[in-house]
Amino acid sequence: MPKPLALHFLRSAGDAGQLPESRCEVALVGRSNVGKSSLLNAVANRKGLARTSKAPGATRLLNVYELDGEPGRWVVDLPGYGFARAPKAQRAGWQQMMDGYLLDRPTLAQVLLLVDGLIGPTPLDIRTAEWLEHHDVALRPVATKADKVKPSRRGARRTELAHGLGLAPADVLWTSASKGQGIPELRTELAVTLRSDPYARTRRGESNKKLKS
Ligand SMILES: Nc1nc2c(ncn2[C@@H]2O[C@H](COP(=O)(O)OP(=O)(O)OP(=O)(O)O)[C@@H](O)[C@H]2O)c(=O)[nH]1
Ligand SMILES: [Mg+2]
Repeated sequence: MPKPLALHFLRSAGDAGQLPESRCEVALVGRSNVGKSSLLNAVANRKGLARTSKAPGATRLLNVYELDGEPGRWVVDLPGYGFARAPKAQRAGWQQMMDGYLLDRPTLAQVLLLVDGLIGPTPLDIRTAEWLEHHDVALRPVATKADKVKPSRRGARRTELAHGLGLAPADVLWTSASKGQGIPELRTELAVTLRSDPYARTRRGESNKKLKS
């Protein structure tokens, strides 16, 4: 069983421009209430690390969590999209904050795109996946709340959800923050990704240029 990722809260920001340079970042992206902050807590095995809530809109800023003893290696928890009850201007502001973040970080190695295992992908999830692909952001599809899907429906849901994203079932990592499914695999993947060096890679290749266009 892989060890929990040793993460501590580093800082929040209302705008990507306020963040210092990092060495490597992985961001959590998805609908409000999909379980981004809960998944971060499960990966770190610390319930109160990121604030979670039954009501959508718990995370309102870019929240940076750093690997203990490894400065600049970050998991970034983002506010969710599709939070219908927020005022329109506020929603537009959040969208701008997220788009700005996703396009402005040359050290962004990967986005975990979280889709609700019971109800997703929604049209907004699909649009987000397309937008990330268009901007050449490396995407890791993750289904959340696997425990909420009835055992008899699990096979069919796996296929439906993956096909909805234009993927094969094996491409999606199924997780449950409350029951622990998929958490060991996610810890192992994140431990590797966070220790990679995307800055060196983008400087050599073309992807940094594409990210900025
Ligand atoms: N059953 C079940 N509930 C979950 C799971 N993960 C999260 N939840 C619940 O879903 C709700 C939302 O979780 P959050 O982690 O706050 O969601 P979020 O994506 O961070 O939401 P925003 O910050 O609003 O964008 C909470 O009530 C969680 O307890 C899971 O794996 N299983
Ligand atoms: Mg959150």
